[in-house]
Amino acid sequence: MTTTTPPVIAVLGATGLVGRAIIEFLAARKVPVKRLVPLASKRSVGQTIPFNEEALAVVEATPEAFDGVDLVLASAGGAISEQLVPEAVKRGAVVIDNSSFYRMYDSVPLVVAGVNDKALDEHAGIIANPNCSTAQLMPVLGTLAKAQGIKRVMVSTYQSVSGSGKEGLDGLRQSTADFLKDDEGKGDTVAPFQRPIAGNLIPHIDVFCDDDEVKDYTKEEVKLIRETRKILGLPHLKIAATAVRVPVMVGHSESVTIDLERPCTPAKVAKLLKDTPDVVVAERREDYHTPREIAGTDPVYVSRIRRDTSNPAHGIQLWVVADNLRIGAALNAVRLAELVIAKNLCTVPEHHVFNPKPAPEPVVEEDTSTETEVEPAADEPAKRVLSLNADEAEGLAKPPNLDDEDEETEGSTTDAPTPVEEKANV
Ligand code: 2RA
Repeated sequence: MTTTTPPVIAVLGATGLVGRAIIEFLAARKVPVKRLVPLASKRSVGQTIPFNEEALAVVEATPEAFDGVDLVLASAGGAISEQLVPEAVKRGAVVIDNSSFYRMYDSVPLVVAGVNDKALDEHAGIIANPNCSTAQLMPVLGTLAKAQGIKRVMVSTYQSVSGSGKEGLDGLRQSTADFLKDDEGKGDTVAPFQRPIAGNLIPHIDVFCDDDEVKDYTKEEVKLIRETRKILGLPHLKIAATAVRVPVMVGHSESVTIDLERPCTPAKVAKLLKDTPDVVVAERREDYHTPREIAGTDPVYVSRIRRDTSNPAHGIQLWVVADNLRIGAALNAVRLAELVIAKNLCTVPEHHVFNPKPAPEPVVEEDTSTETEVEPAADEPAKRVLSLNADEAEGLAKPPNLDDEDEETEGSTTDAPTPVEEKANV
């Protein structure tokens, strides 16, 4: 693709919640597109997707469907990405992937637009979009890491049911109806949740981990820890996370305690964050944000900024809320596409290859020092590892299995579901 020609863009998972939102953002933000190709499973063929006054026919997502495509925005779940993303890259398309599958690969930049854009320059064909609970925290931590240094982060999340896609939204509706009918106020457990979600909180998102290093964490918590380190370029950042599902439709909230390297005041933190693009800071303490109020908007909202009284010189506490369907999924994917186009990076490097082995990421670090060592800048690009191995070659040869298609996310719009969207996310 040349700088003057707009790219041919394919959206993989186009009938899913996030896929539809991606297409809406591409139109609303007037991203230059020569041709848009909505790709989905065979059973969605026959549907049309509105785009710029047109009704585009859904095309079956086969390897050949990527012929002639310059840029792919993929949101069809990890299993589909594992199979089809290499097919797209092999055919010369750059892929922005919303699944968790490639996020921790050394040679795959994991990027939040406006936070570590420079990492895009190093892409080898695949760019990963982080998990929603990670994404909304990055503008905040990125700014504080650059200005003050960060020593340690403790975060508890309050994640809305839309993080589980359409099934999560339906599950909360069903559970609430049951809860209101049930005299004892208990109600039944409704999929995809592990306990009744109405009138409740569930400290369990995604699967429990058994590996020694992350034993008894949930995968959602591990994603938050590892992705944060990678995006900020702080591989040894001390970070602890607890992820909790709450009976909220849209909007993830996070209670965050940050130990800064250099002493700082709440007023200075507020000023730094006010000057951060995409971040809105509450003017008064009573103006804290709640997910219901901010759902459907793009910024990351920060309020309740205060001194951590247990660590008064260096400790800050704050409350971060954002629409998980936007910055956490479709909006960030489209902003990454805009950057890739603007930076003229819409070409797979000639010797593209990606290393399928994620770098080991220690979750628990011993505190061996008390000094204030400054970590690399947040926008320092991740180290690129170039290697092609048999696993990758084998992966390229595997046929796609779209029957297993699922949606990684963080869904989006209010569009009617298809069977694809009804599956739980990864
Ligand atoms: C959730 N962050 O909220 C997850 C989606 N990947 O469930």
